[in-house]
Amino acid sequence: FLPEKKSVAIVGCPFSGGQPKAGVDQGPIHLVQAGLIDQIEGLGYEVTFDGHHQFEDVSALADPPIGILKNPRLVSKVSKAVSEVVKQHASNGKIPVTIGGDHSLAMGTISGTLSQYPEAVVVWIDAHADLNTIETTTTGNIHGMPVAFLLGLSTLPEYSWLPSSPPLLTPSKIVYIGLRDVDAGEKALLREHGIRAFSMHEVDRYGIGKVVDMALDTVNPARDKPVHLSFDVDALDPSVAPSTGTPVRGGLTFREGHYICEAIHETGCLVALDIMEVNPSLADAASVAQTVAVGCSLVRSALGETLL
Ligand code: 4U7
Ligand code: MN
Ligand code: MN
Ligand code: MN
Repeated sequence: FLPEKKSVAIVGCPFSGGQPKAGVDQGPIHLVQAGLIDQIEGLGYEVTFDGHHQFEDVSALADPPIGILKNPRLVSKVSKAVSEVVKQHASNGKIPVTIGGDHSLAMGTISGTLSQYPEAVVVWIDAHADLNTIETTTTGNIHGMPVAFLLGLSTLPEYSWLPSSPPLLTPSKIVYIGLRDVDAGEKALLREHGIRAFSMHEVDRYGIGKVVDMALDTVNPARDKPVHLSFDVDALDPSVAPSTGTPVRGGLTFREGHYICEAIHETGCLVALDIMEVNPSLADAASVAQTVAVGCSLVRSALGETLL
């Protein structure tokens, strides 16, 4: 399933509608300005980048809350557009690298990947499970809900473009690493659906090398399935990635985060990558530069940059 030529398509998504803090829409602009495209070309890839996505027609949308869900129609329209773009790039043999933007965009990226590669599995790196349903969400912020929509646990007529019965994603095809801030309702869902998760507790106990092996053994035991890596930078400790909307202490170190990306690259199975939730409006200039640089280096690691 892997493309012959080393080819990447950057999907820049300046979008913040899945959460309330301004600035996360500037994340992709900062990553590109920091030289991300040259850096990927430096690894020997041909890189397509047609400019950041314009979500112009949707901003005027009448979009009152559904229940407590904020911007439900906007998030749906944007994710649907992203899904189509990601699928298109994947069908052209490119690795879509989506840079956010908030994590609600993963409804688009992962559905796009799964419509091109139905057997693909998802490795979700995050402090949070992003598994809240319409019933369990306490914030109404859809960036905390994309996995539930992908699994068909939340359905709304406004999201009918996302198949729910059967859903594109099933519980055995996703694994988490880095969790440490999981809501009570999400914990119940993880258990109920048997979704595999390696929290920071397991990272402490076994070390990141063993955790990544175990995580891949659960979703991709023969290492023969396409892998979509969705990386929320808040998985990293706030000392490593301070500029993000929902930081949680006790996160992955710089090396642990990069190791995950390196190890997934080594499987040769990576077909799509998301780097989400960089918010350059949060924290001081040095912290912003640090977070943007980490975002770029995670991408390079996932695309094959080695230390030696
Ligand atoms: B992110 C939260 F309640 N669970 O649902 C929620 F703690 O994409 C946070 O991982 C979600 O950053 C965080 O709003 C979403 C909250
Ligand atoms: Mn998160
Ligand atoms: Mn997230
Ligand atoms: Mn976040």
